[in-house]
Amino acid sequence: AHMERLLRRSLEGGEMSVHYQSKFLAQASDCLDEAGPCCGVEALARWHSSELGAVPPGRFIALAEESGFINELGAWVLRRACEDMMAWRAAGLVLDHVSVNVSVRQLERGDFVELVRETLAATGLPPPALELEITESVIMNADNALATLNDLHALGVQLSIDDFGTGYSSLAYLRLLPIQTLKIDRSFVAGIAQAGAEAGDSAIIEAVIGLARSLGLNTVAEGVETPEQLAALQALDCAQVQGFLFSRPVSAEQLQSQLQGHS
Ligand code: G
Ligand code: G
Ligand code: NA
Ligand code: MN
Repeated sequence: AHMERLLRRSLEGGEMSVHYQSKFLAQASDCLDEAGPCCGVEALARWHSSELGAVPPGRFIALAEESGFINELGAWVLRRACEDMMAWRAAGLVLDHVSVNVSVRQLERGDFVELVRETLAATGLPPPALELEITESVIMNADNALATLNDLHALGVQLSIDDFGTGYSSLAYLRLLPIQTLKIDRSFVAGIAQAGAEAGDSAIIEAVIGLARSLGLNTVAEGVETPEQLAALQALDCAQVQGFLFSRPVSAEQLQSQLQGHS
């Protein structure tokens, strides 16, 4: 309860920030952790509490979801991500999109589509430059998920399914969703190309990539940590990669200098 009170004051106290983790073109990346061109960045909330220090996102996001604060926090992250993207574009950086994670409490709110529309209008960001990452289990469990995704798609934003492979969505349902990208869950990536690797994980990744190709979807493998995993993903023809091998989540300023250094 104490932590929840601190969390609720984190925004006005300036304790919350947004970090960004890049996604790269897999085929143009080198096994020696030389990343290829950056395709887009994912916004990730960070909380540095004056009283508790740095609180891991797994902790405060869960608390925000339980307490309902996720709506306020999510709106703030969305706004900040759109503003930062506008600033990078003004600085001449070439970046396809910024992705923002959306939780079930947000997606179920009747005014979520309106919030996205208003945030785009207020910041001037073109809709295709925003991607919303929605986990597979959220899509399967949220009330009215399909109708909301259709409204978001009509707005022109990009949609991706996060943590794909963990949520048992049926192929028939997947075909109905107005999405552009599948993000392969990092638990499968962790299981490939190493001592004691699970043959099953590689088979799952191959199946997901094949499925994505036949549905005309883009693929991103998350949690890529080793050159061997990258090589395996390249061999399976995965389109994009994201992970600590290439880049950890960094501040908006650090991201800008990273991108300027590489272009
Ligand atoms: O950022 P990682 O560093 O540890 O994040 C942990 C978890 O918190 C991940 O599941 C990530 O998707 C989630 N997360 C981080 N930032 C946000 C956010 O702004 N909104 C939502 N809904 N989840 C977030
Ligand atoms: O749930 P979501 O897929 O949004 O999770 C994003 C989380 O994954 C963030 O916490 C981020 O810090 C973490 N992450 C990003 N790259 C890697 C990686 O290479 N390895 C691991 N273990 N975690 C990663
Ligand atoms: Na995500
Ligand atoms: Mn994920």
